[in-house]
Amino acid sequence: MAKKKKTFYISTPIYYSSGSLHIGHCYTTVACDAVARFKRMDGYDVYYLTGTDEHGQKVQEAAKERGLTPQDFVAGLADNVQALWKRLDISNDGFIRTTDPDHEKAVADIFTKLYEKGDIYKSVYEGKYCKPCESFWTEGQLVDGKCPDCGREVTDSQEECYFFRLSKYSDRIRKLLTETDFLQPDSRVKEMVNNFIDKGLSDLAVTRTSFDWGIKVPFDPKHVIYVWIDALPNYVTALGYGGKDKTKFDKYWPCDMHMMAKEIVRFHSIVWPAILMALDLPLPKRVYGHGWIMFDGDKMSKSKGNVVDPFILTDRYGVDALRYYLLRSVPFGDDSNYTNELLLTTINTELVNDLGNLVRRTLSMSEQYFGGKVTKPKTLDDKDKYFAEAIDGMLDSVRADIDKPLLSKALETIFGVIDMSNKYIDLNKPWELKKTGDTARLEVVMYNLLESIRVCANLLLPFITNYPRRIFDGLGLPVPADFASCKHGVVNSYTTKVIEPILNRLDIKKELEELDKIADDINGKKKEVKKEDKHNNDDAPVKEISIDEFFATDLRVVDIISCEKVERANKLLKLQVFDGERMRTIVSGIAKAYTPDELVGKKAVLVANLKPAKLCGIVSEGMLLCSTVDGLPRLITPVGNAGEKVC
Ligand code: ME8
Repeated sequence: MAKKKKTFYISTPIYYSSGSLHIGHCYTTVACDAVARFKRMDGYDVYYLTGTDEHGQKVQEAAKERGLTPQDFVAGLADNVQALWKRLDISNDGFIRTTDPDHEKAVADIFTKLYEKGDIYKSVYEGKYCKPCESFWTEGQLVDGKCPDCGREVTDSQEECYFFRLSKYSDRIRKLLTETDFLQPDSRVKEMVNNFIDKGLSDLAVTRTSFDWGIKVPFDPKHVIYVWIDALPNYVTALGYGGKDKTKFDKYWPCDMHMMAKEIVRFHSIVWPAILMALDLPLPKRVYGHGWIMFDGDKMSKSKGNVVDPFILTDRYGVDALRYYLLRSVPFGDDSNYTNELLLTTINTELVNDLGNLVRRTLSMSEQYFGGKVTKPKTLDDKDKYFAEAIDGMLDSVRADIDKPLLSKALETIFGVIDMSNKYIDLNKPWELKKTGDTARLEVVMYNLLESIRVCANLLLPFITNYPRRIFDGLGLPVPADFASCKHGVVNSYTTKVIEPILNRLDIKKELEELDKIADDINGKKKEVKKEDKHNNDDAPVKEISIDEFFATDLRVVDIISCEKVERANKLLKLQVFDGERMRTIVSGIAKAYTPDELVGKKAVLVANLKPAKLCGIVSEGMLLCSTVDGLPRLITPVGNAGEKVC
């Protein structure tokens, strides 16, 4: 009987549906992706879960501001989030939305169960409320009278609420945090114990009556189940807990690693285990709270508006560059400041210079000296032993770092070998060996270099998803699905070819100017107050309009990111387009003229300030301009960057 694979379950937080995601969110999601991809290649049966947190007052308000129902608003955002993960090559196995009917039902059942058990009770809440965080705080928890999570003002508030008996689990939680390695890194344990457990855990208000966009308490529907009791159980409901089919739950629970940033560690390391204890369910094995990506010393966040847009960065520098930067430049666990300069320097130094040059030099020398055909020499020189040993040592070292997870350190190990290989070229000077006719040594040197590139590319596959594949193409080998051949000397012969570079060297000064310009454009656009109603009641079929009237139409260049058919509508395609600021869902009547695949990557002109309209149940946030050719609508295709005005 085939041996059953060990399972590995990893999750990101489910992100709020109240605006576009930024590179802070990408950071957690890419980090989990690297771990998930590594574990899959390392023989585990992996379940990688991410999703969206779609209920709550903020979402309801954001929808209202845009004139949409909460349902339509969150549907559009969930599409955008999934388009972003597609763009970043995220290999998630599940995507949960808290508005999924199965999740809603399971949460309502969990609530009832906890109520019947006496772990949830009704009372009146009097306390300090932070609206942006949707959190109630006690006086003792405030920092300088402000919200301890976000530092903003809180207001006195009183409300009839249901409470979760968190205090009852205080001793068990203390033990969990202090006597096991449940919470990592260790610094977070101190924060939790000092700031929360030592101060005394209060029971947690878990319903609200001040808004209604959420799951209703089944036996008291004027109460809506408030954010954390709705959100945290996603980690089990996504596996079928509380539903008919619990196969996945039985297989993958308990979770091996819940990953998040430090501001929500409290909910994951105190509230979530207490809920699971109350439900008599096994606890997750590990909660990991990484640091923040800061922007000019401030936490990058949607509400502060200092976000860096991942679509813009990947448009310009590719997915590998952003993934690599996030995984390499941020020591995992610590905070780190994002700057465009650091991103561009990292790309130039490590990807273009170190990795790109090693691959380019080696493949072109292989081509030049051996017509691309390199075979394993009969004997390898003893003086290269250190080289082979360093290559062989990588897998175990990277594996140990992935388990911690120290992702930046794992990449440091691989790039250590890349650096060693570049130095090996300089030391052995293959061009001189060629000149002096020392073919035997030249063969050894070239073979060693190709083996180094092969093993490095194999180990890089979980981290950056495109270039390592291209390297295997250059080596004339299939892309490996595991780490079985991550050793020096395993491949006997190579038929290599020269490949496209990972990226051309960036002109940092020019790029910085470009990125500043884009940021100015976006900020300028956000400030612009448009929406002047220029409608005219004149029925005349053709009417002259003034230049002002024309300019009331906001025409912009957009990039088409993804596209699919609309079910039961022959003419319609549903597109995700990037407008320079955010993703939008557009429903367009062009299905007769295009297949979805041929549109991805194209540019189009969007009427960006058109009132959203519902087509076949999907809200379309604008219209794409077409002309008619042979009776079929053809998109007008502009040049320019997404967000550029068309006039
Ligand atoms: O908190 N640096 O959702 P959220 C690093 N819905 N990571 C960052 C970051 C930054 N500047 N900004 C965001 C919520 N993140 C809840 C979670 S889970 C049951 C419910 C990442 O949209 C990081 O993982 O505010 C952080 O914890 C998460 O996004 C917060 O996402």
